[in-house]
Amino acid sequence: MIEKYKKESKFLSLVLRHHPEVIGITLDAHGWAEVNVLIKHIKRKFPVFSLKMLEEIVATDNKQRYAFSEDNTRIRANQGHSLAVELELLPQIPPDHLYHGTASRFVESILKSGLQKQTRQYVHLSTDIETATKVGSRHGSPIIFEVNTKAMHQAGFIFYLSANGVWLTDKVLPKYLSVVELLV
Ligand code: HQG
Repeated sequence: MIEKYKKESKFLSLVLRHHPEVIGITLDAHGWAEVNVLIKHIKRKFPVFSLKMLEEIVATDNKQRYAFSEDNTRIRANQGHSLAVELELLPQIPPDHLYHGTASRFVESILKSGLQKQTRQYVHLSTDIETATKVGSRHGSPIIFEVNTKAMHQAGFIFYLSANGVWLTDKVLPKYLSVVELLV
């Protein structure tokens, strides 16, 4: 994301994924907000906020976190919600392995009870170790789990792929997890 809009983009995440009520708006069942309404309400907190700024944030966000509807009248977050929104994603066959980055202090608990979605709608999985390492680093000293998604798929677990390339699933049992030994 463009550094100068970092604050605004983080706020957009808060509104579109977790708490639209902080600016007094609601999302529809599929997570969409009306662009005009959103801008009007964000302007109360960030008076310089504009459609141009919103378009720039959506276009340049480093994780492609947001998407406009086809007619550009609505906007939503592509993933990461804690709100119960229906993103209408279709089940997908995952690659044989995916990765989950977390903090070392969570490892014991994860090996005991598996990966849980915690406050979000899904457990988030990355296609590569590099991305998973960035995700894990947000929480502390990173540790990477390899997920045997092939075995999970064969066992009937469902996977979705968000519009911005994040793999989503309901939970990952400990038997499908192994710690990746990182070469440093
Ligand atoms: C951990 C960011 C203890 C889990 C990222 C994680 C991602 C457990 C934390 C997206 C556990 C939840 C999501 C268990 C899971 N015991 N800890 N049994 N099961 N955990 O932020 O995956 O930048 O909700 O390992 O890039 O870190 O916001 O999930 O550490 O795609 O767009 O509980 O958020 O994207 O943390 O991140 P989170 P996450 P954005």
